[in-house]
Amino acid sequence: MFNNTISKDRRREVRGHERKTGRPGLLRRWCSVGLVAAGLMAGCKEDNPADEVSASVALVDASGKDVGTAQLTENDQGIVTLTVKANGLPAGTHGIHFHEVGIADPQASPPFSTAGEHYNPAAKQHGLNNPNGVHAGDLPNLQVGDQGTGTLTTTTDRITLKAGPATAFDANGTALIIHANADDQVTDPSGNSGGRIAGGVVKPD
Ligand SMILES: [Cu+2]
Ligand SMILES: [Zn+2]
Repeated sequence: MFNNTISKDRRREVRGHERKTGRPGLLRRWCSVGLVAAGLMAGCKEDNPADEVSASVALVDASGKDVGTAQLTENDQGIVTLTVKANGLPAGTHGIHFHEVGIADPQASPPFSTAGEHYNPAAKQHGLNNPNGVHAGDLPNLQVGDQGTGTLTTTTDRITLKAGPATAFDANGTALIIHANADDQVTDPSGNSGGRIAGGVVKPD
């Protein structure tokens, strides 16, 4: 995409600059920023391996059965990419959130109630479409197909894996919880998303 916005002459100039100075030129630096932000060009990723932090979640359902995983990667701009790969879940649209306590006990009553409410260090209301929102832990819905599998890939800057006021790794940790119903993204405090059908603890890699 950058090729369209930078003329051939400019690129030649940049290459010339790199030859003369031995330092990466503007184009190459833009490449790094664009890559990490958009997660697009895998080739540039190795530019900043030390700046990336990652975490993962092993998801189980209320019977304790493995129902998938989630991966989190934070880039050097503070953007966290979340990829959820779920299986063995009821077909349909399911609310999914980071919750405030890193204890995801399927045998709790009700299941996963140990995870507490949505992670909300900024004391906002619930929902991506709530004018008084949004919880740090709020996320778009997870779609599960007829085979019981579903994938969600999204980004957020409301939660971090590094230290800070919205870190997933605060004193009591954080859990990822999947709900029975769709999150309406506006009703406080949980989007009418119903009971908790799966969950897991966010653990640093
Ligand atoms: Cu939730
Ligand atoms: Zn919420």
